[in-house]
Amino acid sequence: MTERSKSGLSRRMLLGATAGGAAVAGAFGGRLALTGGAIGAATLATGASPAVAAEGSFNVAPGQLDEFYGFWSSGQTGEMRILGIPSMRELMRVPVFNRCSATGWGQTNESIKIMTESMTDKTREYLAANGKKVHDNGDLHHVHMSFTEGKYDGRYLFMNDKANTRVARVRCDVMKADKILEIPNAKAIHGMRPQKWPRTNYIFANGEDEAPLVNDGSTMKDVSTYVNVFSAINADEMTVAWQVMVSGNLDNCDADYEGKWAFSTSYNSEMGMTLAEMTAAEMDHIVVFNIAEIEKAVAAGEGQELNGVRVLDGRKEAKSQFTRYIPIANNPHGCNMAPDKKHLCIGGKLSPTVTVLDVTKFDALFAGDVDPRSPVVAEPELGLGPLHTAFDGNGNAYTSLFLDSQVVKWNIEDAIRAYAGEKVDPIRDKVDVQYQPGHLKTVEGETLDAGSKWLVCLCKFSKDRFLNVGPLKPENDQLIDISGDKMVVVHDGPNFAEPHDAIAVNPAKLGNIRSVWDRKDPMWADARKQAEADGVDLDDWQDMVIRDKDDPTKVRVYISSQAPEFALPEFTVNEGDEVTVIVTNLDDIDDLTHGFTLGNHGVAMEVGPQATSSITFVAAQPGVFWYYCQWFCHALHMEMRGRMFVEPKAA
Ligand code: RUQ
Ligand code: CUA
Ligand code: CA
Repeated sequence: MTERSKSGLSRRMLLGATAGGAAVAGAFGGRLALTGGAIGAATLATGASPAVAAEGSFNVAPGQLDEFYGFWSSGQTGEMRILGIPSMRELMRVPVFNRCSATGWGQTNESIKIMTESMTDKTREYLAANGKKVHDNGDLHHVHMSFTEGKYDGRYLFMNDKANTRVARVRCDVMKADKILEIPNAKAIHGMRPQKWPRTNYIFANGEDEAPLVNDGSTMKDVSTYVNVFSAINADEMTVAWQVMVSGNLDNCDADYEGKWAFSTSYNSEMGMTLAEMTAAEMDHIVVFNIAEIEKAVAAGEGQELNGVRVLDGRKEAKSQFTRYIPIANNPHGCNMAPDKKHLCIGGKLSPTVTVLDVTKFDALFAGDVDPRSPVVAEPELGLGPLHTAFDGNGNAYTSLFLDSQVVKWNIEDAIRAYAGEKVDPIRDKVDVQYQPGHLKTVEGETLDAGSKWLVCLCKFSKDRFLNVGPLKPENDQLIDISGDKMVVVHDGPNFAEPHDAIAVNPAKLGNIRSVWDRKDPMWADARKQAEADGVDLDDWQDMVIRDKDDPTKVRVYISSQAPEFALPEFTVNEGDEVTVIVTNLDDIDDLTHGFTLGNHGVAMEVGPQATSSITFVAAQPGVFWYYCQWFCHALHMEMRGRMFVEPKAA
């Protein structure tokens, strides 16, 4: 039995009790033992006055556009979301790891190809055994944009799936996923960051869960056989470039501005399997990865090849040049590189501190026998439960305090001076947030273009902030004006399960977003190839029903669409046929999306302007079935429909 079930603690109480017990002064214990109702009261009791923002600063009038794009994760919903900042209006949902009823993601042939082509054989077999092609869920924690020389370049967005150990890429020109890669050997991809310098050649991805490297049941309970795996993904190819085994587990990660290092936090240096074991040690660590040394070893064929990936041993006992381990107070979490190119900030979580490391001192760690803590240049005590840190362009950092339900603004240089013994207080301001913040982000704050106008703070609990919608409440993404000396919360943004992280991007970086698809887009290259083989011109008005020459149970139905009409008002197939419907939207106007929904078949998809989409199903029931366009496209949109006749099998 675990500690938790023995004591009957709720999740929320447990968070408080653990922190109180582990590293934080007992005087805070009462406040930390947060029950559901106590959060609001405790926060209000701090007495920070709710200042009011300058009128109009965050209001975006009808018809006006937002200043910035926000790209949000959605946690266990598995999609990416686009919000406007500062209005916090939700602009779009982009399905990635999830199934989507509206767009047919996970059902169209184009999306199934993306979801399955980089899947491991093991997963393919597992899914087949369960009558499925793709996983139905994902847990998307972190969204980050590709970089060129330390700045967002508007090419791609990358995101992780902790639930099924995947990393996906979204094309910024059309805001659709084009690659979904399952990472072999690792388990539960959590922290994930693009390389910042010289460009995003790699995506670094942390495996959070420990397991035997060859996980085939031959060893299971012998924890000494468990490892954790750090992966570098080739961002252009979306293949795994290399992996490094580490000691302890891996939580969050980031990369530097010289292209030399990647670094990850570990909350389980203990390699514990229970909560008590995972919090037992005084210190955990961060791992520093030496990219040049790793690349050299990979080129020389060192390590082992496993499931098509070169795996190096970077564990402590291997004493390699691939890794260094820097002790950090128990159970650190956030890992954020400052835009000053020098300072890495590690959130203490169970310790009320943020540890600041000077990454220019990492060379010395690899060169010789120096104190592993020698890169630590500051460790300001900021408040309870520091998780993540964001940066403005003026040398200030903003750290979320989960247990205090606050954001603390502090100055990095002052923290360094205080650590060196000077009498300076690095803390500039604190503001109450509602409630329990996790990630927080300034505009382009993880890049060299860090801005200092807005801070988005993603709160894990909304509690009493909105009308009650039942036991499951939304989260609360808050907007904070950081342009003045005092931080001011200016907006509550309820959000459904469960955005972990967000980035804000200047629209100038996204000049390549299209309104209409390119007819030659690679997304439907397979459909185009098949059409050519079938003698169908996909770019022309077509209405063709083609029975496969080699396999007569396969039928392809090519339908053009132009508002408010499908080229085919009816088609006929036989009971038991495998039918592929290929719809091309020949409208080339902004915002003119058609769709194809087939009644009582669970078949539905989006077809954007100038796009082709296809979907395959078995016509298993004889009879008449209507199909219709499910995206409102015209005054006669309701009339945009047709019939599929399924001839019964001869008795
Ligand atoms: S983690 S609340 Cu999944 Cu980004 Cu820190
Ligand atoms: Cu086409 Cu609605
Ligand atoms: Ca620990």
